[in-house]
Amino acid sequence: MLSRRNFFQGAGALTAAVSAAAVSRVAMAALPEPVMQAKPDTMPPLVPGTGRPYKPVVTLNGWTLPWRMNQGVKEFHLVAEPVVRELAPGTKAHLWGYNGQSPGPTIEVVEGDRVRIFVTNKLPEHTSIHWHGQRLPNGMDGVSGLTQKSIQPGKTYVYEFVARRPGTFMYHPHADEMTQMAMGMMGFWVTHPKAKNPLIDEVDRDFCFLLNAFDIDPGAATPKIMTMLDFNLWCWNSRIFPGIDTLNVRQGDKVRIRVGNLTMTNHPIHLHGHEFMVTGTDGGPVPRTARWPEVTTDVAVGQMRQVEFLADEEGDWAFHCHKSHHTMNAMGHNVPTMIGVDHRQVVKQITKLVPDYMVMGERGMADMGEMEMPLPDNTVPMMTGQGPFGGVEMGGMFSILKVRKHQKPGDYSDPGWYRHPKGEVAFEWTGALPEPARFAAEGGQSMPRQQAAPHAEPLKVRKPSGHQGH
Ligand SMILES: [Cu+2]
Repeated sequence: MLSRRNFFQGAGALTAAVSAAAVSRVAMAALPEPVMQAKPDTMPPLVPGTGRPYKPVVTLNGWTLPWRMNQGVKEFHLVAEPVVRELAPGTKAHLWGYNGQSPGPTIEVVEGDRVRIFVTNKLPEHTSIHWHGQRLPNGMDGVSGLTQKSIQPGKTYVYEFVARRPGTFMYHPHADEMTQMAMGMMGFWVTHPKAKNPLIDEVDRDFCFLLNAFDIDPGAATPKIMTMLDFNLWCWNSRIFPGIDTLNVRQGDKVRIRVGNLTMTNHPIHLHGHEFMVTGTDGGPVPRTARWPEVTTDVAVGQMRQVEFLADEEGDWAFHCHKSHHTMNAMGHNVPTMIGVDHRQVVKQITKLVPDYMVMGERGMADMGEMEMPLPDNTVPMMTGQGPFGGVEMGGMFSILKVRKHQKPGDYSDPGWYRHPKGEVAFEWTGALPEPARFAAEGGQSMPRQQAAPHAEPLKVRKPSGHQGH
């Protein structure tokens, strides 16, 4: 674990003051030095060195913003700025974010804390920050035009309020939202309970991440901001599988995962091998009598969900959005369905003219995971990730919960692939295959049609290209 002091030392190389051109030195003298972090790794939990103690969260492929105590007030400094974010190894995106990253750093405070947040705007346009879900004075709510003047480029604004209720929150601009959120501006906020709360259990591991999405053409690096529904990169904290870190826990740990959705569609988040309880939303903890077990929880647009479970089954458990198009990366779209079409004769003809011609998907799309098709620079394959048994054929919103007997308490490092006990892996049947037994009478319960079909032609199903509205 990392103390705040160590964090500052460790982050020294990454720390950069805001340029004097943007903020005057006189103003800077009173501001806490902004801490920057550009690495996409999951940083260890930031154990509080000052203020009330709490058990910190771990932000998937992210970090927690250190603060300064100033006469009892927790002071943070967020810098809104253009950033370069590695979405996955080999793919970088030009986004907007905070303090070197998209999403911005997680802010962790304790119920009852007075919090002062300095926000410096280094974007080419005005911005503001809305503190989603918080109880606060109306003028601190961050809606530009409605509750405050927007923060012009080069200016610094101050927000100050008491974190009144414990829970899971997020922050994002409330100024030119469509552009700024499509560019990656958002962050997580956790308010820890100040004392034992009957509705908030203590857990051994507490993970959090935001769901976000981008539309970046293959080979390009900047999101298309006008896209409303047809995004092609589905991210957790601006990372796509296989770039999303695994959630590594010890067998028997009580685990909490907090998820917020700032995309334009809902995401049914699904965990294998365990049942969880939905213990909280952005509105607060769920009363115990109202909780029910799930293996998939839908996180709608603008919502947050907090789930908890006992990680008692050892193994590598898939953890992903259950919309199958959200576990694919760019280039998975606008491909006609080719299953069942035998192209071999046509391909022979075409390859005489175009030697590199390739057919996509005549036996399903799984070939896409392993194919050696030349991709434009800065583009990850559509389905990828190599597991111990071969290609995982996933992208986007996918990760793995790794439950291990020997994972040490507080150790978040990747334990490698699970070594399955002998006889506990699905295996190939090599005996004879019997003829299938069929029902003697099949169907017959449907109502007769009123009019006979003009021709008894088989139905031709063709998926529309350019599917819309996930
Ligand atoms: Cu999804």
